[in-house]
Amino acid sequence: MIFDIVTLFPGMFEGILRESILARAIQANRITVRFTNPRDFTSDRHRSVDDKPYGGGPGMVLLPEPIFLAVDHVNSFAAAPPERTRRLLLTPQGRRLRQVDLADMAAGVDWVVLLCGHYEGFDERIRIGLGFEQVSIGDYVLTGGEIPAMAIVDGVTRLLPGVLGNAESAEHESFAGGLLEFPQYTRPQTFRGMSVPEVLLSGNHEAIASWRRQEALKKTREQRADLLKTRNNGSQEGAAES
Ligand code: 6GU
Repeated sequence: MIFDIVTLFPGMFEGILRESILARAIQANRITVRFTNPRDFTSDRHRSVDDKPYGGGPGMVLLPEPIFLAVDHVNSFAAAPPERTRRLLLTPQGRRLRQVDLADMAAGVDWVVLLCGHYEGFDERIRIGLGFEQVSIGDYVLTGGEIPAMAIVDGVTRLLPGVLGNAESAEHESFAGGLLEFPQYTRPQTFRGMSVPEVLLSGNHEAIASWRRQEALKKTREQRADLLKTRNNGSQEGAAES
């Protein structure tokens, strides 16, 4: 999987790509992450990437020219055929992504282009002229698309075959079956007065599976009742990892 990220702040990604699962996925060539900086596609002396809004008002607006040139550059890589490519514009005005969208990318796509908006906004012609899918990661506003881009790279990469240690761990996790994960415990058996539920020590695998299904449902009802209404039927009820 190739991720091409168009951003004015490639340095923001350094830490997350150097640690843990993503670092390993890069090392193992399961993913390639590349950066294109619109500032490298400016032509004025100050390398401007933004300007004042027409009509007045506070803040600055991203210029279309450096963004279009940066995207032209990325498009010239032609890293995958169109049906195996997704081009996403990260904006709080986009359609909110869900786990199933990440799963679709992990399974059906080889090339993801992520265009990060920043500052107070971007010229509307970036939205209408590039033909990118507009996506958001939630109903709150961040300073730019960089953290959302990181979230997508992370969430898609962990679903790629061979990236997580245990092949099961992405199948039984929160949201996979429309439920939150069941509770997990490790040692010690009693910690600060809180004990591990007896059933988990019983060795009875059927009883454990049944308890986990019940607890996943209970947790979902308590924390995310909205998920129960829209839940996919036909998918399993098991859930793991939060
Ligand atoms: Cl994609 N961008 C920004 N700036 N804020 C967000 C977002 C995206 N998704 C949620 N909040």
